[in-house]
Amino acid sequence: MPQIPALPPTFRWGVSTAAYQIEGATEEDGRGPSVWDTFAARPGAIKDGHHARTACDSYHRWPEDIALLRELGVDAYRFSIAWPRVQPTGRGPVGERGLAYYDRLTDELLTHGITPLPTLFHWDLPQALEDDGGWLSRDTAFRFAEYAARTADRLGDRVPEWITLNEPFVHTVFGYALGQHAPGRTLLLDALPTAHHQLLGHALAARQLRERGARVLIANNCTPVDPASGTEADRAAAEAYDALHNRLFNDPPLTGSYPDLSAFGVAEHIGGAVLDGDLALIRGSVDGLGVNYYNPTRVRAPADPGGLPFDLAPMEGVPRTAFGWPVVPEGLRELLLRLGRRYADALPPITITENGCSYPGIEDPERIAFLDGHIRAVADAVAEGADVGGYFVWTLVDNFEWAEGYTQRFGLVHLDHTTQTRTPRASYTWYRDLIARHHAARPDAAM
Ligand code: PNW
Repeated sequence: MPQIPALPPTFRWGVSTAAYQIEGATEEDGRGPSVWDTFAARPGAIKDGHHARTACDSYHRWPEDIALLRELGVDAYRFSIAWPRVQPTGRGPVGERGLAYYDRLTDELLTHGITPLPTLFHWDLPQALEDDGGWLSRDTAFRFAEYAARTADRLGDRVPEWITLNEPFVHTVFGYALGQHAPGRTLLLDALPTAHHQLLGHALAARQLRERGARVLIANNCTPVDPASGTEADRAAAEAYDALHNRLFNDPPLTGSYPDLSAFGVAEHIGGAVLDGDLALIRGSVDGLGVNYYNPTRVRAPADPGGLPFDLAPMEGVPRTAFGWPVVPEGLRELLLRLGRRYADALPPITITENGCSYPGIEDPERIAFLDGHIRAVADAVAEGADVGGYFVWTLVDNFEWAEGYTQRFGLVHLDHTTQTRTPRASYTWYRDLIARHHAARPDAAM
């Protein structure tokens, strides 16, 4: 039995999911198409031609998912709301039946003492908005704030805290720069205005949510970046990558400025996207920082001096998940301590909004070791002064892993994609027991 890491009694344990990855029912109850429906229909876009029209069928099987959450004993559940269910074309009247789904889900969670933590945008933009430019268009930021306001009007009396955006870095880079995710644009550095428009949308939405009395988080995927060697060229490359991956999305809300992207040949106003007053609006727009952590990053000077100012270098001598991602729990401790040093008093409390790994087996000692190592890394960082209030495992049930389709399995619960049978893995039982021990050690716990 692993001992309980020394985390504060108020520490929140949870799991995270995302609408498009689990719900299915993409044409039900008036849902409009999203960029992911369009992208997944492109030949070759998704591994093995998989699609998410059924996914985990959570749109119908949500009571089963909630039963799994109850048995797991989580304090909170992070799920996402599909914008195209709330507004099928991304603007105008609310789709009543779509919102009713999240209304029921929220009520059922609260009935069982589980705090709902909804994410408003986990990459499923209504296709109609993409047709008008998507996040390249400044107007999308205003549409997002309107969607946030309408959703909070309906659920806000029961939702204390919202996450606006999930991983704008991944959405910008994979979705708009490299074309590996929806909407499949290959704009390279011309994708950068989408980063600013997402942050602007976040800030406009945050204003709406705060006016309704809620706290606001953004979930950024962060990685500690290190140079592959001590050479000046490798150091400069690491600094450039750090600015793009971490600082581009953390600096504006925490400090009110963009990092220096001149190594990329990008001027401070990001291609003219940043208008007067935007940064003042974005500054201070979070009450907490959501951190999604998967692995650290090694960077070296570019082999091709005419391209990007960095090359990604492989991590040597570390275990890998079934997805091939390096397993480096200490990277999470390092990341949390670095965030504290970089932002000091400007850093709000952190929630680990995602951490997890892909392994196929129902017996999954590797996932147990992964989670144990990372939770210990959080506890170590907390012991060294980091302010971390919660930890959410990615994810509850194996699901539609974006361009990988169903080939990667991140669930604490195994899914049979043919029968939709959910089978808890060994790691589910392990996490359940860890949460139970932590709860039992709370000062107010019943004997
Ligand atoms: C996150 N990367 O995506 C997402 O928030 C989840 O929806 C996803 O299922 C999970 O992590 C596992 O992939 C990421 O390449 C996608 O650095 C790509 C990267 C990181 C996170």
